[in-house]
Amino acid sequence: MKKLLFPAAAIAALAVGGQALAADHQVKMLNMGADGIMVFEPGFVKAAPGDTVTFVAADASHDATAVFGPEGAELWAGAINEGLTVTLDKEGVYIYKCTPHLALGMVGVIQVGEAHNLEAAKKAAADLSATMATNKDRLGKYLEQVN
Ligand SMILES: [Cu+2]
Repeated sequence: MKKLLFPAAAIAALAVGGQALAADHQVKMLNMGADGIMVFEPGFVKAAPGDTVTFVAADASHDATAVFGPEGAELWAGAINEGLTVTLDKEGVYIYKCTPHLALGMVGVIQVGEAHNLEAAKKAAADLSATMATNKDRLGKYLEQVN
């Protein structure tokens, strides 16, 4: 049997006539992950404009709800125990939380394209982190990965 060894990316590019295909970035909502308890994994995602991010309800009792984004961006609100896919068209930095576990530092950062609103994001992160009981440094660590 003849096997076709062709890079998947090349096939995807051909399928849309040479245009870049939007990627989907999966983020798991977990009780325990590499960054500790009550955590999004990965907590930092870098995406291109038009990409999607899918929040996967891997463990129970979590949601993913945006609390900060670039001006004019549509912010999303997730539901407890439900996955969610959002399309991110507006460039900039987004911060989201798990509503029941915000106090435990269950937050995440998404960078879409250019991080033109990084300073505003840092300010929002500082305000948000001040309300947390644990993992107060998590948001700052994720924002350090913005580039
Ligand atoms: Cu949670």
